[in-house]
Amino acid sequence: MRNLTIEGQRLWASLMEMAKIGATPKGGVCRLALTDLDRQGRNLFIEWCKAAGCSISVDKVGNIFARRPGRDNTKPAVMTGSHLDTQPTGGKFDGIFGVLAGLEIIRTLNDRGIETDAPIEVAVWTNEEGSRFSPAMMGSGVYAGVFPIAEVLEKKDVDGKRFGEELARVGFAGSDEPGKRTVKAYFEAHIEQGPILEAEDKTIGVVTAAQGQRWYEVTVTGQEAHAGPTPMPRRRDALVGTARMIELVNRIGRERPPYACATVGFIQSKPNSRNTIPGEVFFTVDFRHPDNDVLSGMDAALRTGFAAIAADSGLELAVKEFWYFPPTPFERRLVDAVRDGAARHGYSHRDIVSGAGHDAVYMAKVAPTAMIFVPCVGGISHNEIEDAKESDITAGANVLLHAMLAEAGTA
Ligand code: HGY
Ligand code: MN
Ligand code: MN
Repeated sequence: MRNLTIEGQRLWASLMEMAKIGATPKGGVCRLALTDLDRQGRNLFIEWCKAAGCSISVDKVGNIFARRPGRDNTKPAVMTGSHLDTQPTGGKFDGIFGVLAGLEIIRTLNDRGIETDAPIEVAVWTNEEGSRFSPAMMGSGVYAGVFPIAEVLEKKDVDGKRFGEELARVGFAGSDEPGKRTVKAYFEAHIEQGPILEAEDKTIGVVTAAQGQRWYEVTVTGQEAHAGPTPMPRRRDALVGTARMIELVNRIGRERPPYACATVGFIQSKPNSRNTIPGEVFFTVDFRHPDNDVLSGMDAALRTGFAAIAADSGLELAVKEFWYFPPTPFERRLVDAVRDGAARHGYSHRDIVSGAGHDAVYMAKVAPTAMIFVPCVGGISHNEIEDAKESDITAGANVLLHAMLAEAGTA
């Protein structure tokens, strides 16, 4: 059993089929959470799972669970999964690899007539990306008891559409209470989304932990005025103040090498008119670090630095810490099973800390959890050119199969 392998070409074909839903001209995928395209991707996954003999459950925040029965269905399930929603300029593999690797494992077990002791489940978590509705990892966050479902259902996108209404509109307002499934272990396979595995020519990343994150929403308020008659010294230009703050965010990251990450990804300037001095700017900050103390230091540097810039420029400032989770270690027993799987298959591998957040971070709160990384081309993700090698995708799914069977038990 230990050398059982998945059908790599079938997994790759499913990935390419799913990538047609929301395909972009540059070869990427735009399938934002709870859009009609998300609905199409979800329905295709459900169709494939039903064809593989799975039963389907959907919970109140739209998380999907495909279940393959085991010999003893009173046992807690061994679960895997990830997400099908993408960034606006997303790719074919971020999240989707983990979901379809889980399906491929079920297809492989069916082909071989293998019955596991414990049931196997594949999860599709709602709105992992946090792009259309923020923050990220919303479905798994509700499942793990981090976000109250009432709060999530009220979230609005940039057009004012409510999460709860969009969930119902796409037909995935399920009836199951989130968080009530019995899970023995959760594994998530994912592309690394960074350059390390490819640079070191490693096939498998044995993910030991995920770094902590802090997300902020910042509003800088100055005064709108005419771009012509208003002398420079009299201006309270919210966009100039914001530009200085953005430079500070970048410096906070650069001053804490090698792991600190600092990003301003979203900005809105009002009134956004070329001959009016901007009166108000809204922007976001994304801080990450594997050490909680350093992440706290970055927080302090932001608050002190922003306040000094605002005072110096006569601007008002509102900093809202919007989201935080600490660095999250994964379950040693399962991390060892991932490393063992890579070694047994003869795949080169190395331990790695995840730079990205994943649903596994929240699943780690409610079940023993581990992740498996594979390289992506050029370490690029959250970009339409995101790409991976079929051999690496196959290797990741083989390690996932090994780790899951070790937990689920077979005859
Ligand atoms: O932001 C993240 O790390 C993930 O892609 N949601
Ligand atoms: Mn992802
Ligand atoms: Mn992502």
